[in-house]
Order: sequence, then C-alpha cells, then structure tokens
Amino acid sequence: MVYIRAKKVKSDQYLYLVKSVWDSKKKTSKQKIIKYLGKASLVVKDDVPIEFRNDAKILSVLASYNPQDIQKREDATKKSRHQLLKKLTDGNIDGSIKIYKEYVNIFSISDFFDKILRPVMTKIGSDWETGKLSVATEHVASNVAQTLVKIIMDQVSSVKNKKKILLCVPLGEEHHIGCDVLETYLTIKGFKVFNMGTSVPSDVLIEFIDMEKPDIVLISITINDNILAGQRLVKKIKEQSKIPVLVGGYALQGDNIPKFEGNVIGDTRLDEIPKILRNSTLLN
Ligand code: B12
Repeated sequence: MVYIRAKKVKSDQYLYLVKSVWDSKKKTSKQKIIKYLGKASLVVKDDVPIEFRNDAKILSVLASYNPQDIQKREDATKKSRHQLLKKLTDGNIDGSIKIYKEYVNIFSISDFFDKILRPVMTKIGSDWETGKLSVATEHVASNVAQTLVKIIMDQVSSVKNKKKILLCVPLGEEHHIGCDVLETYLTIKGFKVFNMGTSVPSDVLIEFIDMEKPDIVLISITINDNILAGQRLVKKIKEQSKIPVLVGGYALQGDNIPKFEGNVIGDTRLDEIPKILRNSTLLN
C-alpha cells in the first residue's frame, strides 16, 4: 500500500510517499520511501510520481496539508511554464527573467529549475524532435535559457563552507545547462563549485583534480552516445585518485542504467542533491 507520511523538522512538515513492505524475517511490515515530496506547504500534485497521481487518498492527504492553496499554486506553475516556453522561443531574455523573478517570489529557486525550466526544456526538445519547432528556434531558446541561468548564477551569493565540487561532462558532450543549474544551486547551498564546461580533455580534468583537490566529482551526461566516453572518464579518474565520482544527467534517467565505476544518480530533485553530496564519501 502506498501512502503519504509527514515528518516534522522544527516548525515545518515534510512529506514522503512511502509504501509498506512485509519483512518476513521480523514478521512485521516496514515503510520504504518511494519519493521525498518536499515541504508540505509547497507540494503539488505533479510532485507525486505519475502512477500514483490520481490516487484519491493521496490527493486528499495532499489537499489536507494545503486546502486553499493547492489549486492556486498548481495553476501558477502551469502558467509560468507556458509563459517561459513562449519567452524562450521568442528569444526574449527580459521576459524570461521577469517570469523567473515572479515565480521565485512565491516558490523556491530549486522549484523554478525543477518544475519550470527543466520541463520547458524537455518540451522544447520534444517539439524539436517532432518537427513542431525549427532547429533555429530550438537554438534561440537554448541560448536564452543558458543566459537566464547565467544571470541567476551571477545574482547568487553564499558563504562557501561546504565541500568542493567539480562539475564536468565527457568530451563530446555539448549540453551544459544542467551543469550550470547545478553550479547555481550548489553555490547557493554553500558548496565551492568548479564548473569545467565542455570540451575539456580527461587529462586536463585529472590534472585539475590533482591541483585543486575537490571532494567530489559530478559528471553530467545528456546524450546516450556519450555514455561510453563517460564510463571511460570515470575509469580514468578512479585510476588516478580515490575521489568519489557521481554520474547523472538526462542520459541516465531512463530504465536501463549502464554500469559505471562511480555512483549513478537517477532523476533527482535539486534539493536532494546536497544530501547526496553530504553522504557521498560513504558511497564510494
Ligand atoms: C538545450 C539542448 C541542446 C543545446 C545545448 C545547449 C547547451 N549549452 O547546453 C544544443 C542546441 C547545442 C543541443 C545539441 C544537440 N542535442 Co540537445 N537538447 C537540448 C534540450 C532541448 C534541453 C537540455 C537542457 O538544457 N535541459 C535542462 C537542464 C537543466 O536539465 P538536465 O540537463 O537534465 O540537468 C538536470 C538534471 O538532469 C540533473 N543533472 C544533470 N547532470 C547531473 C549530474 C549529476 C551527478 C547529478 C546528481 C544530477 C545531474 O541536474 C540538472 C538540473 O536539474 C534537450 C531536451 C531534453 N529533453 O532535455 C535536447 C536533447 C538532450 N538533445 C538531443 C540531441 C539529439 C542533440 C543533438 C545530437 C542534435 C543534433 N543533431 O545536432 C546535439 C548534440 C550535441 C552534443 N554532441 O552534445 C536529444 C538527446 C537524445 C539522446 N537521448 O541521446 C534531446 C533529448 C532532444 C530530443 N528530444 O531528442 N541540444
């Protein structure tokens, strides 16, 4: 059975989607977390995995945490997605910034990236794939999205008192908006981030690791064809140092996850990543 469990931390409540599993040895049932849903007051229907999204019991529990607001917030999220899609494809950076600012007045920056920018980019990708959007428009939209993330990054500040993180992609991978979003969010969360960008040969990366001694390496892979290059990169890093390596990105969010010498992190909310990083030395 699947249900929602709330956990209270200080004055806030946090929701988890859990299921009961029978422990035949102990002859008792225990709870297994399916997904962390977020702060109770901010959870919306879309946070629930699609297969449980229309479960009446789950929806009524969600609504009970947020009776008046839930519909309003869902509508605001949908509206922001729709507007951002339009501004990005129109090449309108000022309009995109305005949507970002309005959204983060009500919601968090991590929600902007998880619930607005990422789904909008996915829609742009599928509209391009099905021919609804021209290659040129997709490029315009990607460039505006890139600039938007850069502007957000330039506005953030924080006390850097946590681990040093190296963000990189395998050679041949040209997608870097994911890394830029991670850089922005982890910087806000107090990590010192080195975002290497694209086209950096593995020898240069290894030299950099040796010099700067980051605590963790995060490798982002978007294109399936780059998985092999990613596996080679992890292997090379692992041959040279004991540093924990986490691998993630769009190419690793499907069902058949290839094997890596590092830890693969599947589709994850941004606000889960700092927790993973805190525990990452235990993983490797
Ligand atoms: C923008 C874009 C481009 C831009 C890239 C611009 C840039 N500077 O990055 C351009 C136009 C250059 C481009 C080129 C290509 N693209 Co493209 N692109 C996209 C698009 C529309 C959006 C990607 C994006 O920015 N997403 C938003 C970011 C924020 O999300 P994200 O990357 O997933 O990152 C988040 C998480 O995954 C996670 N994460 C990421 N990395 C990691 C790592 C770790 C360790 C962890 C824990 C988490 C994590 O955190 C991030 C923040 O939340 C996608 C569509 C899609 N569905 O994603 C297609 C898409 C990825 N592209 C695709 C293709 C085919 C191409 C091209 C081959 C097209 C061509 N024929 O030339 C080239 C290949 C270039 C190359 N060699 O890499 C396909 C890939 C298919 C596949 N699975 O292999 C997609 C899926 C489009 C589609 N529907 O077919 N693309």
